[in-house]
Amino acid sequence: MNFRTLKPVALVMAAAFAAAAQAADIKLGVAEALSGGAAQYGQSIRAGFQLAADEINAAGGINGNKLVLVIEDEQGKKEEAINAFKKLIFQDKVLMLFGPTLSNSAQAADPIAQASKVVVFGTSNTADGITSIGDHVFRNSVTEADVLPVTLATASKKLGIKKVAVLYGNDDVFTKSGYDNFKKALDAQKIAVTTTETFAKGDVDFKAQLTKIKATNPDALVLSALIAEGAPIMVQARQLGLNVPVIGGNGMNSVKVFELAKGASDGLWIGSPWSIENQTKENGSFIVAYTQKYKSAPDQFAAQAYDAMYITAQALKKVKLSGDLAKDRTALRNALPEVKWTGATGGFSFRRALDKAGNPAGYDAEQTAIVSATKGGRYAI
Ligand code: 1QQ
Repeated sequence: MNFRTLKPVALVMAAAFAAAAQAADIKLGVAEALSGGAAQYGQSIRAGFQLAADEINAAGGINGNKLVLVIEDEQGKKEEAINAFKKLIFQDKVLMLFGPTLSNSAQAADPIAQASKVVVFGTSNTADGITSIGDHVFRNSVTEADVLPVTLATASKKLGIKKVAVLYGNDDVFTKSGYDNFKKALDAQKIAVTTTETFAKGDVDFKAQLTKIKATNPDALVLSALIAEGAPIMVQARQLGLNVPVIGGNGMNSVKVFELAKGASDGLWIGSPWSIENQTKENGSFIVAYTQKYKSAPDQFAAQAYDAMYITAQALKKVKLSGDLAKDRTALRNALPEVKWTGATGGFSFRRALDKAGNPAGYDAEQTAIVSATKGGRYAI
């Protein structure tokens, strides 16, 4: 063996290792409901993430590093969200987490990310109290507390609503929080409530509640539901001759309502920062790219996931990744709150949320809502 050749070989190898280390993959965990009743949302969310990550990678990645999504199906269940978070944090060693789909699951799983000092970024969690879990909890989904007063005020003004009936799911963090916020807004806007009825997840027959509601002769139905129950509620309301407008929250803002409720989907009012009709340059290019890739139109859930990936990319570009996972997770945590972004959902920045004792905790979305109503199989402004 010629020992004199060893040194150059070692040098070449060291250089190769250095190059490989420079172009490391950035692993991001995605835990969303890809099966079960909440898959209506989770599938759109995954598609939005994937589209944005592909675009970012095609444009050179993050300072030359590729984004790699590690995707888990949390099935819209608390226990599965906890399992998915643990796997992604401890086994896959992702830099951060996106998800879970439902606030109900976020309330259970986000404390694991918080305790592990890993950023968890929700793109569809709108219930009260999620970002009060801690300073590693972020979301770009606008809360029910911010949106529902606007939806209600807009609908009641346009339709001349004086009294409403309320129907909500009382066993889910999001539908319960939607109810609390509707109630607050109804009181503040001095709109009378004729009756308040409830249902539970998995219910399929809502005729008893709807019959009672119809008898009180409301001007509108205020509905806090996820789409799996919300769509059949709209169908059964119309079947019973309850043809009043329906005012809903984030759960009813899914294009799936047209597939599930068909002709009974007209007259549904919702608020969101995103609309397919919002003609900005950023939204236009998002809609074109999404439609080309998936051969179907995007919805709000896809748009928010798409923007969240770009928001995260802006923070990642500022972070000098060291390869020390704990350090890199903290560096990302500290860079994220500063990001300002204009995306498919419009201008975006984070707003500090408080915990129950009034101390600074996680970060909410600072965005304005647009109110839409459904007609003929689409949401129109
Ligand atoms: C929440 C929601 C749902 C509609 C998410 C899909 O807003 O659970 O917070």
